[in-house]
Amino acid sequence: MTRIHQLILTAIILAATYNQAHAQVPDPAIAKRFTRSETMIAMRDGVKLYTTIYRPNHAKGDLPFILLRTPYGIDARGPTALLAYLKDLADEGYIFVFQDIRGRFKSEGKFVMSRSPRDKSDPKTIDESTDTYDSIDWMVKNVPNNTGKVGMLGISYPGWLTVMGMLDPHPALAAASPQASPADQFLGDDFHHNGAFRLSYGFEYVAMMETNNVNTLFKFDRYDTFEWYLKLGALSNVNAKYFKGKMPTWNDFVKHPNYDEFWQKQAFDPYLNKVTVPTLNVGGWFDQEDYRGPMQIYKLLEKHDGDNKNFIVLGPWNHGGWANGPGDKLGRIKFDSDTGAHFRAKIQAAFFNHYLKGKGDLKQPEALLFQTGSNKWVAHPHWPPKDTQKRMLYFHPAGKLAFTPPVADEAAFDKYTSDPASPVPYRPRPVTPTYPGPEWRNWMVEDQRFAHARPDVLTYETEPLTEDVTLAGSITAKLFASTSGTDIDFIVRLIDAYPQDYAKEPTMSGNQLLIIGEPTRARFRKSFEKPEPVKAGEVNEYSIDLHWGHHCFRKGHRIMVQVSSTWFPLIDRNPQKFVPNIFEAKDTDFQSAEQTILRSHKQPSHLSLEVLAGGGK
Ligand code: PG9
Repeated sequence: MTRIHQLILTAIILAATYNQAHAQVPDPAIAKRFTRSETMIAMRDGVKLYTTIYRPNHAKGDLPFILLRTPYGIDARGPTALLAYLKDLADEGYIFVFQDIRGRFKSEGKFVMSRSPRDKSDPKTIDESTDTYDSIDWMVKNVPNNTGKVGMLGISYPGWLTVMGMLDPHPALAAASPQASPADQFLGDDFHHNGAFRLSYGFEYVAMMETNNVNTLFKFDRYDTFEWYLKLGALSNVNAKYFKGKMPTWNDFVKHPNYDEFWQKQAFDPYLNKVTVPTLNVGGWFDQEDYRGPMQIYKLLEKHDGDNKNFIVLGPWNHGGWANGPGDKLGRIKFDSDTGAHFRAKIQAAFFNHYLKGKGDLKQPEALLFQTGSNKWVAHPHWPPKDTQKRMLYFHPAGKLAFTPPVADEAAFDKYTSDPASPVPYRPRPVTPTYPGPEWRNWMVEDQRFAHARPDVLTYETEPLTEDVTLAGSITAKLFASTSGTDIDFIVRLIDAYPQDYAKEPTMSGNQLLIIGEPTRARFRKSFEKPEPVKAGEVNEYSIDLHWGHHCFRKGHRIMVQVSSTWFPLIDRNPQKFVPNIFEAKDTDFQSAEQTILRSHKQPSHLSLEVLAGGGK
């Protein structure tokens, strides 16, 4: 067998194992503790949804429900969740209800990737909110010995479903915890960031969800997908060579390259205009999929939270990293305590026990955030805190970054050439497929040293810090930049560079920890709805939202910022020549371009940070 055949075989075996894992029979430990029943619940339009119910054998009397709806198959995911993610709730005593959503696994109906909230003027319309309502209605009326109270939660897609359930909630819905939910698939989260397409995730997720009604992995013909995506070439080759127009969501990507009504109608902004139920928003500082979503959902709800029922918890986690295991580390980054176990027992269970069982005074602070770097949980009465100081970190010659503005004249700049044929990888190669992982899950905590020596990556760093610098709130990058092309991407990454002699953990000496990175696409600099080319050589100002951070850069560390124009295959490549629709660009549209980043007194590229006074101790 040739090496390539071996690789193909391995990919097939991995895919098969993944699907088998999704069809496993429940653990005997679950069978001993719970009485399981299953049913098909009829929705208002007659479509029936496959639902399983687990009632704990040890708990007596009437119990409240915990509802989890998912597109990923409840036969495997429901029972396993009872052993970890939901274990503390299971120990307390709840009736657990798991449901396959429309068109997935054993449920009837048609799956729609991110079904927009319905048009309420038409009483016949359905959405995930009505499906949740109808399911809860059935549960409280038909499952014996229930208290009439329901809590709902879920991570990522199930987190998004939780938000949908909160929109027009059934009166029995008493508490909800949307976790790692996307909020806007064009501006942030899974499919695009600031309108730049998330190529590897978008392609592989669509293949997984829309090839079949069960999770089906795309079969790559090689181990390093960096190579595969490079060979794929322009995005127009996806339908031509692989999807053949059969994946509805890919077709939507192609049809809606700008922030039009299609994307705006799915985003939560217009709908989250009241806090309907007590809400515990949860997200992770190293979430490789839905980083912005939980922050945005909290932010939207917080505007309407007169009764103080909207909370946020952000921990040192990857996507859903709080669901399993102790959470004492992620990749090689240690957190000095069991953050995941703490969350499940003391935050998640306490929240639902309070609202569904009336147990205990809720001690949940408004915002409970894990401060990375110093490794401690910090309770904030307001988030972002009101007493921070805005500080600017400016780009200087010779790769220096400093809190003092540049004094140099107009001519101060740095240049690099970005060649789409040789893009900057977003993690060290080989870039293995997204699913089944596990490498994808931890790329945000990979040591960034693989990138900084490239000639197409600009690096700026401070001197070793003389005191702690603690971020608490918004991070924004401002670039003054020009290009020799007519469209361009800029990717800005904020990094904590550890000391070269890191006594605490010598093997982490010089580690470069990514705090956050985001792309911006020049075509959208004025409007996400109406893209515009840039003029070659013209200096434009780019403002890039790097969201919230709560990180302590310790004394002795350096703050580092990197700028590049590719981040592949996480983000698709910009042809660097303006075309009306990048999804329809041809291979011949891609060109090399020279980028110039200014750092003069008048055009000082910089980062703007909200920092706690006195180092944040
Ligand atoms: N990040 C995944 C997702 C959520 C919602 C829409 C599309 C993808 C997930 O992990 O569920």
